[in-house]
Amino acid sequence: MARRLTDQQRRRIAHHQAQQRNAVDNTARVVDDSGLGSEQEALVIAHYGRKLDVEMPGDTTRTVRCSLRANITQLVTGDHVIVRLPVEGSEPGAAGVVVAGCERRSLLSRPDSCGLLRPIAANVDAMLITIAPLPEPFPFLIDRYLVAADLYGIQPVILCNKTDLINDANSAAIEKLLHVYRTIGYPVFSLSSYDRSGLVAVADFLRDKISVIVGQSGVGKSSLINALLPGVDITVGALSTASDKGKHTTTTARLYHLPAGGDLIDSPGIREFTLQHLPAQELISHFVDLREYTDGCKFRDCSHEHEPGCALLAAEQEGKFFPERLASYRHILSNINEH
Ligand SMILES: Nc1nc2c(ncn2[C@@H]2O[C@H](COP(=O)(O)OP(=O)(O)OP(=O)(O)O)[C@@H](O)[C@H]2O)c(=O)[nH]1
Ligand SMILES: [Mg+2]
Ligand SMILES: [Zn+2]
Repeated sequence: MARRLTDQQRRRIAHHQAQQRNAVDNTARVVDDSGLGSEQEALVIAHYGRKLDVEMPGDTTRTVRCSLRANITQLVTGDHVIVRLPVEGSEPGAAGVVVAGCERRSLLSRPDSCGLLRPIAANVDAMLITIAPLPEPFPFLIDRYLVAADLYGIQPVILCNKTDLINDANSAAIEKLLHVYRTIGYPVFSLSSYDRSGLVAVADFLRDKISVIVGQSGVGKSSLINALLPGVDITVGALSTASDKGKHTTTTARLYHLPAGGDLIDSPGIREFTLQHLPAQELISHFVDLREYTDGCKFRDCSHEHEPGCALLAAEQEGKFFPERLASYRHILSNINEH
């Protein structure tokens, strides 16, 4: 799938990279450095505000808690950083210090409660959009993740979990849904964390990349991670015990190394992200199957609702794309416009 960056995205990325460089340049070096070793590269595997857990390359058996030096912009799970660790003989539990963040190849962000964009995971290659026969999938939710993946330059794939629950009553609906995404060109995997069918193909796809897992509460994200990572127990929550507010049972963003290769980041923050920060007029450009038609619209500011000469509506009449996708676009757009 070709990735098209809008000018605005390019500007945003350039701005961000400039900020990153400043963060490195401004690093204050006048701190008490006694008890700290020399600079080395590390990987952030979890972040808690201004504290990070890092791992040294080649040693996944040990994590070291580090604090951030002043003037360093927020770093997140998946970031590569330069650290100085406590030297041998330091008191047990002594923290290291992150002196710089390295350049990122991608950054997933989401607006916080004040509307400020906050980074949530760095250097992510793939987004695993997880669905299941139960809870019933909402196409607009899937499409919202697909838009975000396109926006952040991350390869999306659809994982249909709980195939053991597929029966005569739900198989037609699930097949129809998966057909839409397969036809558009997204990789689709069917699997069951329970009976482990389809798991090898997923593990194979995950090799050599960093992936994040997203999807509605209850689709089985934690169960899938448990199935891929025997021995690591991630809390699995029962659907029926979900409270209105705190349905999500997973609370911290963490990077897991997979035995077959590749890394997986699981974070509730990633799952719930919305598109409120996306300018409404940019939304259509992230629908990879619809965007090609809008160039033909007669009016530059066409809303694709009623205008004469709307190429998107004409393409819909000709059955050039799945009408469900246009319906999703309108649904997501109305959510953006509300804010
Ligand atoms: N039948 C069946 N049930 C599954 C499967 N995978 C997970 N479940 C069940 O689905 C429920 C939700 O699973 P979780 O792994 O907690 O779901 P989650 O996506 O991590 O949910 P949140 O952490 O709330 O976002 C649990 O009761 C699991 O036992 C599967 O492959 N088949
Ligand atoms: Mg979970
Ligand atoms: Zn139009």
